[in-house]
Amino acid sequence: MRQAGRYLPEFREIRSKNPNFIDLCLNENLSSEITVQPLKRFNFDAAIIFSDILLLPYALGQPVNFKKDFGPELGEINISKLSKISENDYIKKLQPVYNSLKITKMKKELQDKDLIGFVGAPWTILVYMLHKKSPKDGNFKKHLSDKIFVNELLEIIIKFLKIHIDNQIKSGATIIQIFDSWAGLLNEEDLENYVYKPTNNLVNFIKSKKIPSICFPKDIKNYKKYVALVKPNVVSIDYNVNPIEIANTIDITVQGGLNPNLLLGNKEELKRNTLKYLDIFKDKPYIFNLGHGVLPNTDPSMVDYLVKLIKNY
Ligand code: 1CP
Repeated sequence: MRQAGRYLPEFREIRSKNPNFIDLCLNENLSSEITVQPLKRFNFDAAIIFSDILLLPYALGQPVNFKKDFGPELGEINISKLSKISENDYIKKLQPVYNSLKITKMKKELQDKDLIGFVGAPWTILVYMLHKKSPKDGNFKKHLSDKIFVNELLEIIIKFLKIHIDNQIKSGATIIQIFDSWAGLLNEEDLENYVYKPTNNLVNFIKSKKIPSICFPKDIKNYKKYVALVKPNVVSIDYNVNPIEIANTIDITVQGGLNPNLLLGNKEELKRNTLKYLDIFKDKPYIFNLGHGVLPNTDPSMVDYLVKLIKNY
């Protein structure tokens, strides 16, 4: 939930010299450096590799562009080309991510810390590939009308997500987090086909590699059902979820929850809310984290204050 430190001046400096975001993700030395930047400042327990969930459509041959003040913009998909893409070509395109994991793993900042690899969940990837931009605005439902096409694409996505997960683990990732940022867009009747089944498929794959999985189904209404059907090792909650209800109903490790907006306010309010989460989960397995990414205008000294507060708890 750090978004690689958009709030850190040292990240922004590298970013300003590298206007093409995909190229930056695929620069193994810079991406490794960015990965450890937050660890140089703060006593975090883990690092998350600097990459993006949209490298998957990119590696499948769909153009992906990050436009300033707009977000990602994707090009046309060609399903017949997509179904012919070879595993080798795909891995070759993503090789810098795997090299970056290997480089990062060797750094002194990672000596006794986990290195988190990640992917977008099949549903969230499907949304970006079909809608070709952030689904924040606009009607994405129209893309689901051709069920045969959509399910064929979903199967391709799942196949290539597994290859990406496998290679991240082989390169040193010790945990895999699955980001389902747009799980909240679906109605209950569509969750089975697009969220529960395909995400459980990935979770089982990660389990077979003896690595823990963390799932983040942002804005999903029924976390208990999600956990029962997807069966991750850890579920990451967003800031709209009532933590007391989660603590009373979920029996696996819980991560996250704190509203990242609180890092923009005053320390007293941040402390009060942080202690609320820590107290609620004090007798349960809990990984402190935010309920979504650190906002770019966050003052790094607030993150420092937060980490110290947690470590002293
Ligand atoms: O400097 C910049 O302008 C780029 C900002 C940025 C960064 C630092 C983007 C653009 N992606 C990233 C890195 C990133 N993305 C990481 C690195 C590790 C870390 O957390 O430090 C991770 C895990 C992601 C995951 C990601 N990318 C998600 C899932 C988590 C979430 O935030 O919900 C999503 C949805 C994306 C797509 C994406 N990447 C970037 C943007 C602007 C977007 C679109 C968001 C949207 O649709 O609103």
